[in-house]
Amino acid sequence: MSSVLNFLRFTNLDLDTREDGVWVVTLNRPAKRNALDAATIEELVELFSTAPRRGARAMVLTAAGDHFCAGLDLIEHHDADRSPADFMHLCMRWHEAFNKMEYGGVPVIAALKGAVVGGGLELASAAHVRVADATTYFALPEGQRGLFTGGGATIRVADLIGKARMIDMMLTGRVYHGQEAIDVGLAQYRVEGSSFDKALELATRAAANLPLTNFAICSAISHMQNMSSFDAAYAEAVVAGVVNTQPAARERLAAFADKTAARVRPNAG
Ligand code: 1HE
Repeated sequence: MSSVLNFLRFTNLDLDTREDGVWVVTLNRPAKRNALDAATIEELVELFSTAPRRGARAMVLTAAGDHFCAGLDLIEHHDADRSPADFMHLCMRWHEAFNKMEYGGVPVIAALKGAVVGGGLELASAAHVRVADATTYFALPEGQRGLFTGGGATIRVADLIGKARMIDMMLTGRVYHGQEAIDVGLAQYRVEGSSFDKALELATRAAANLPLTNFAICSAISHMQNMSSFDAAYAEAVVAGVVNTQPAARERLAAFADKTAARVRPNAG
């Protein structure tokens, strides 16, 4: 870890910052299937609050063990016997973490495997790109556990797959996996090999974009989804005014003009 980041001390996350600006973040409670306890949520808040200001150009979010994330720490929740207000405040910390992630302006590529369930799916759905492997499966078991989503699924999962599919998942415990999970929109990529390798490849590619451009892609689009079309068009023009005239873009435009820049071809990517 580079010296500038030495102050970031995590217990439940592992952070590896690479020379090219790609930060690899690993959920690191494999014995608990990376269930999200309150402490892990605080670490995610700190991480996603800090990364945009500390030179992260792209991030891979991965997990130790066979499962990406088992969602809310049900044992902690059981033992804490929380009041409604306590749980509401906890959910607001989840929202703080996942909003920082989605709106922070740094691309986050989630490398999924095994269970991506409950709050684990809420976490994954705050990433900008999701890569599934052959073991990955998605579920919202809250309905069966006597619970409800509290980490943004009503917003992000419904956005990814539509309201009707989300309601079905919660009512019936339906599990999506394989190509069907891709087809309904739970992930954008499915690989036979390592989802981490693919996520790292995608993050490395994204990290080569100009940071201000990535900021717009990984912040403005989400904000604009929350606006009326009229206001979104205005905001888009303002963002494009700033991004499309950035001095750093001139070199790339010049390379296109003098025909040294790569052309868009059907077999790219
Ligand atoms: C946990 C959790 C957890 C595992 N909280 N400790 N989420 C769920 O309903 C998913 C619950 N978990 C499972 O269904 C399974 O554990 C898995 C499919 C993820 C993995 O199965 P498996 O057979 O590999 O592991 P396991 O034997 O079930 O669990 C291994 C250990 O992880 C065990 O602890 P141990 O100390 O007895 O060894 C489990 O207790 C622990 N563990 N999952 C706490 N979730 C903001 S609201 C969000 C709402 C929700 O997310 S609801 C939660 C939905």
